Amino acid sequence: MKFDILTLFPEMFEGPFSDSIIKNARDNGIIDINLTDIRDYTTDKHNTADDYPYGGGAGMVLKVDPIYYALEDITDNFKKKSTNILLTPRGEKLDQNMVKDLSNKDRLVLICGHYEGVDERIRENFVDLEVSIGDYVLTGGEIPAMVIVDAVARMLPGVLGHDDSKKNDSFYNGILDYPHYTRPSEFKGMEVPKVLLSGDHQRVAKWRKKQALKRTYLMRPDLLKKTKLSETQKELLREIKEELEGVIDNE
Ligand code: 6GU
Repeated sequence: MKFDILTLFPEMFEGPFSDSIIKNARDNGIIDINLTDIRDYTTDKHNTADDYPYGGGAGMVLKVDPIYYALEDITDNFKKKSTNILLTPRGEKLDQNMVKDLSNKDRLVLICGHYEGVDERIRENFVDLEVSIGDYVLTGGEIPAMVIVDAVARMLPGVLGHDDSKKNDSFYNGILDYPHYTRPSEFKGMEVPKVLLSGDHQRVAKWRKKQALKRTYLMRPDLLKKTKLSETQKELLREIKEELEGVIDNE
């Protein structure tokens, strides 16, 4: 899968893309990341990438022409197909479903907005999707672009050590992940739940299912409303609610 990133700050990406799982995915040829400096496509002698907004007001606006020429160049005169994404706090909020959809594309072009915004003509004519990573404002689209590359790359076959590990991820099935423990089984009086040491795989599996549901119920009840639960999960959720009521009654 190919990622093209259009940015005024290509150096920002060096660290996050040169370590760990993303580095391995690049080395193994599963992903290809191409960084394009928007400033290389400016057309005046001062290399101006931004300008004052028409109509006045605070802040600067990224100019339409450098982004156009950058897009034209990387898509071979707009002949190569790509999904063009503008990173902006006004966009659709990124979630695991969107990540799954994006991981099925061949080529993503991520346009990092900056300053007060990007000339609207880019959005109107060259952008397929506007994406935000949450309801807060960042200084630019670079960190959101890194977030998208990371989240999408780990969905691709061969990127994680075990492709199965994705299946238990928080959000993958619409609920949160279960809690994890490793050795030692007791540390300064803090113990690992006994069931995990029992060797009884069925009991472990049931405990994990229930813990995942319990966490989701307590921390993110909004997710449960959106997720279709199996009959087993519904039964476990009834148990959880009863147990929690018991706790409250005893207080
Ligand atoms: Cl994509 N850009 C900026 N500047 N701020 C954000 C964002 C994007 N998503 C959340 N906050």
